[in-house]
Amino acid sequence: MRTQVVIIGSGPSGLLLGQLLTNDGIDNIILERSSQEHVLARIRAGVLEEGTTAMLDEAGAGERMRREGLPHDGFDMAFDGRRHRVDLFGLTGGKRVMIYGQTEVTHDLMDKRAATGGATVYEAADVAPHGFDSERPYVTYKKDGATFRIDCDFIAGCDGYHGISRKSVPETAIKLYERAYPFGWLGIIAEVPPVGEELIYANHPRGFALCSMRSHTRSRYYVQCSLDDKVDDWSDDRFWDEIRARLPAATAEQMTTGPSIEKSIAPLRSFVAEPLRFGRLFLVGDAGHIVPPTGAKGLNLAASDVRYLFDGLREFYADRSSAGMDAYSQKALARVWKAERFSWWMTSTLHKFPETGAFGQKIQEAELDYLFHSRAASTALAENYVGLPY
Ligand code: FAS
Ligand code: PHB
Repeated sequence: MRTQVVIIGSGPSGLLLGQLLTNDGIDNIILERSSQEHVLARIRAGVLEEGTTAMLDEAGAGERMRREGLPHDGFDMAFDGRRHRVDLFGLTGGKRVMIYGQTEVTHDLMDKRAATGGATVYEAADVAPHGFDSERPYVTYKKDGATFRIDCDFIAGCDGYHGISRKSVPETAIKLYERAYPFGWLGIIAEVPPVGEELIYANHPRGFALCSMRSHTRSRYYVQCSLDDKVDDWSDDRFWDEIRARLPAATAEQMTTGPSIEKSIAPLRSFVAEPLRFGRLFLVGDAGHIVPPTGAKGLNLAASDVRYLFDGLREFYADRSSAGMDAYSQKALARVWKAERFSWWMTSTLHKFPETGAFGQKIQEAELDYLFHSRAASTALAENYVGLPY
């Protein structure tokens, strides 16, 4: 079999790239190791930047997001028993974010791909990229006991942090930067109205908490937890008591509690691979970089990677120019590192580290207090949160 672009991974990166390619008449196939149901069962991101929502519109998969998503003009930060609002819209000259779960983004992109005849092989085992340092790359995989080979022009490694693409690159050709954080996030979803109209990020001596949502009737909450914790260590009652203990009293009193319908623990890390291109193989999204979810950047960085790579591939097939592809890694990494910095700063300012102590807590509170007394500081926060330009 032959195609123009083989995409490894059917997460947001792979699906968004695949749809843009299909819409532009560039032949592609997605190879996904899990089942479609398994991919859709993942509960992850919730905040979309305008660049991401614009690309979903461009892909023709934005209609439900526009109908059901919640546009937010700001969010709150809580610390030292008080709350302050970050006026994203006012501070950024009219930009906002969209609250719409990654699960729904994935669903909409899968529906669009099915409607436009895009080929996806689910439960493809032992996917492996080959010959990407030559003019004739190909990908092999196994399914139903048979081995298949797909010859192609390019391979997009959209297979996430644990994927095969990055691991297929010789160690001497890649440099990895990593910082693992000494805590995780315990997240729940509950069919209860969110405690606030907008998101609330909370710094507290007991640890970080985040009040998010998926709709006006479905809440998404997180508390910082130990890496030694297991989901079974956290009953619903313990979770509700702990998140309310980390919020200002007036907010805690307003919180509607109820049974969790999803509960999971995610580790936090900052990670970047350089470069993101190896001949005819490109690393896209989490395959090339990871941010702690504190800045809500992970999914949005995947989208900007897709923008740069799609523009490069479109230019190649339209004009036989490789200028865009040659610039992919440098352009993507420039935006990635700025988001890594912002996500690291949000995580460092809002979480309790082993070394934070009483002095560190006061420094974090002073940093947050300065934010809300300086238009320059809050503008910097706002422009990073809504997403820096592509
Ligand atoms: P993904 O990991 O989403 O998709 C990769 C796909 O490749 C998967 O479907 C996988 O099954 C497949 N794959 C892997 N190996 C393969 C192989 N060898 N062969 C074939 N297929 C293979 N971001 C935020 O902005 N906010 C958040 O709150 C947030 N929370 C997160 C919580 C968790 C637990 C995780 C892991 C991530 C979270 N993220 C969050 C980041 C997340 O949303 C990613 O940025 C986003 O999923 C990136 O999308 P992809 O690059 O497509 O990678
Ligand atoms: C979420 O709603 O899942 C969410 C929102 C903002 C974040 C992280 C996660 O920073």
